[in-house]
Amino acid sequence: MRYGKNPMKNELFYNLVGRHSSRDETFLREADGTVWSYKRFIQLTNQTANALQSMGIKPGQRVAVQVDKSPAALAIYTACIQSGLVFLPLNTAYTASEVEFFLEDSGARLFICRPDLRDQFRRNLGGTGVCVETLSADGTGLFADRVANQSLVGPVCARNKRDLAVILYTSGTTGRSKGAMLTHENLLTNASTLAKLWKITDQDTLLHALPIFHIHGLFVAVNTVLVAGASMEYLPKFNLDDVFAALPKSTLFMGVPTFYTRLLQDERLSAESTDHMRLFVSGSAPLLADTFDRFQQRTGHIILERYGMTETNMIASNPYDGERRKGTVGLPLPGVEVQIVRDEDGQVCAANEVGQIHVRGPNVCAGYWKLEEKTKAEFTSNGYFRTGDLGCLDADGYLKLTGRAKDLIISGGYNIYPKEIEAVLDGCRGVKESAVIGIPDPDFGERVLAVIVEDETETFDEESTRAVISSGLAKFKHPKLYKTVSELPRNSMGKVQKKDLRTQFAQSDARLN
Ligand code: MCA
Ligand code: AMP
Repeated sequence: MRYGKNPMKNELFYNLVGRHSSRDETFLREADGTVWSYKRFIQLTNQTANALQSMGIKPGQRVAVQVDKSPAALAIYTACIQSGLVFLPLNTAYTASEVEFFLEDSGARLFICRPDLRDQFRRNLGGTGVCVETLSADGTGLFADRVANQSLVGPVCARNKRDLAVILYTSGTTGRSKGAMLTHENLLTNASTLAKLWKITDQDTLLHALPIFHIHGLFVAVNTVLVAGASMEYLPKFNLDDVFAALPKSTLFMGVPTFYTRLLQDERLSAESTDHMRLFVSGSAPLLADTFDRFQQRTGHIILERYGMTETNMIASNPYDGERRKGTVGLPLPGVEVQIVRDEDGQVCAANEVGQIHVRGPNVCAGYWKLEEKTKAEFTSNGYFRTGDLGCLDADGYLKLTGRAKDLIISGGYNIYPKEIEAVLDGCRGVKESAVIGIPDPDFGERVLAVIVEDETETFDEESTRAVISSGLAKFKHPKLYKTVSELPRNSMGKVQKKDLRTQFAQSDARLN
């Protein structure tokens, strides 16, 4: 193994973890009050790295993880960085069939799952060479047993900035998930930039209520805390009682817009209950102007909205000190170039002119895992990544998102690609064809609605269709409503006009299921 003696040979590890190794200060506090000092957490990271090494997992190999949020789960991430392994976090809502695709596509060597799913995965993965271990929310399990026996110190694997740190799967507009390859440089530059921009210091405490299997909870939140040597109130998930209990102990909060609309519905939200806070950040989905205004009126805090995506980490942010401009995602981050490009002729747009948003910088991923052609198609000849988002830059350089060229629904901060659901629906009995759209939802921002054209020979049956969807797709992707139509609206080229469907069904019943 290429383990380096000099910790600076793995800059990401050193900056996130290594340099804190003798600090007794708090790294995180769990909802039950258990405190983890930096020193203790880093010992756990070393033990985890040693356990991974003892299993024969080599630098560059993939470690896939689908477990509940816990300090031990976080230590698998930091241990992978330490050991030069590629961390592959998976949404806990993914079904077994979704997970199996990711394991196979990535060629993962190790899969750590929740204990109750072990037997099922062992059966399904038998013969594939993937080793299945377990970890539960309370930090126990087969993998935890291996970790417990290890030394509290461990070697650091030398890595350079272009080495892979993480693969994050993102569903695509084609319905086929792609693994975005994030490098050590992507993670370190983005975390350092954000921590500086948002003035995060070792005096800060982040109220962490996000899941840790996406960019937002893991990189925007945890990495900035680690880079700054700050601490966290570490909640298992977003829950209003826990959030209000942790607010007086915190200075920072990061959330998707649904977190803010839920906070606003609670009478405990006030200037007093947030007077200890320094900064509220929102991202992953559009923050409505009404949410921005009401939050300011109720608390006196101006939410700072920022913008990013899985392939690019963070791209733009409203300023900490300057004007946080409502309805915009702020200015491109230092070191990140944003161009707005006209569709027709590929020319750069003038101020306030809407076009395709392209991004270039050390934040942009190295491409898609094993998809060279797809990678080529997503980058321009001069190295810009095509985000698939539409927007404009105003005269002051603030970026405004105006729409999406890609067919995407964002529900409660989770991205849902209609094509993936349509592919399943089209295979269901009684379905001739389908179109999946997002309609406004007061809680999740958007809600999934399936429009079905019935087959001439068979009747569409909602119940059996729901059963098929449930067996294959994560719950947050399930259509909350089904509507039947005689035909889908199409343009002269035969393309389904989802805009028309969204208008037609915008007012659909808000009650779920
Ligand atoms: C849960 N459900 C959902 C969602 N979450 N359905 C649609 N969209 C969702 N986001 C389902 C549940 O399974 C449940 O189904 C029902 O909806 C209601 O559940 P509820 O208890 O209200 O939900 P919850 O458990 O409170 O979760 C809502 C949540 C959660 C707290 C908003 O979705 C969440 O933590 N979202 C954050 C996502 C996130 O971190 N995104 C960042 C992606 P049933 O009742 O049938 O059982 S990273 C990213 O986008 C980039 C790069 C960026 O810029 O940050
Ligand atoms: P993903 O990479 O799958 O997590 O999703 C990234 C997408 O989320 C972006 O391409 C945008 O469409 C959307 N997004 C992220 N942040 C924001 C934001 N602040 N406002 C509006 N959309 C956002």
